[in-house]
Amino acid sequence: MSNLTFAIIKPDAVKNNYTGKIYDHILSKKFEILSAKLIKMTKKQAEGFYEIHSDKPFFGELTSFMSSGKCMVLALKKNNAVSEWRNVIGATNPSEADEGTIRKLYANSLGENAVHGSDSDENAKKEIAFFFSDSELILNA
Ligand code: IDP
Ligand code: MG
Repeated sequence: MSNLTFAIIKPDAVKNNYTGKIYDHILSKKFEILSAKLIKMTKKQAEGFYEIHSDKPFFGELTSFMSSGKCMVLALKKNNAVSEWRNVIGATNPSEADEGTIRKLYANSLGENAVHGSDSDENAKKEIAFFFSDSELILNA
């Protein structure tokens, strides 16, 4: 079981000025931030990142949204990071997310749902490598 996961504060949350609140939430749940940066994805980058969903009907909408504005990408560390972070963010659809989860607190729709979280250790590794070089990950501080 890996202790790393990958998170994105999505363009809706950045636009709505929830970045600070979500940072606080991450730290209050005792995740260590190994790396973080503000980026704006190109449509091609978003298509590469979400390749796993390329056959879904919402792929165009999703990749347009994810390349529509700034987002914050983060590598997070905690024991059992993938499932711990999925618990903290809540269900994909904010209307089904538990009280107190990030999506319940800061998201308004299924498509624009404030945050991303990896769904497996394998994908967490791939997703971190998609956005961060080894030298950007502060592993021993
Ligand atoms: P997840 O982000 O909770 O892992 P996934 O099923 O992997 O959810 O979907 C990836 C992202 O695609 C979601 O976070 C959401 O932004 C978007 N998405 C998922 N289902 C739909 C949909 O039915 N309509 C529009 N966007 C969707
Ligand atoms: Mg997913």
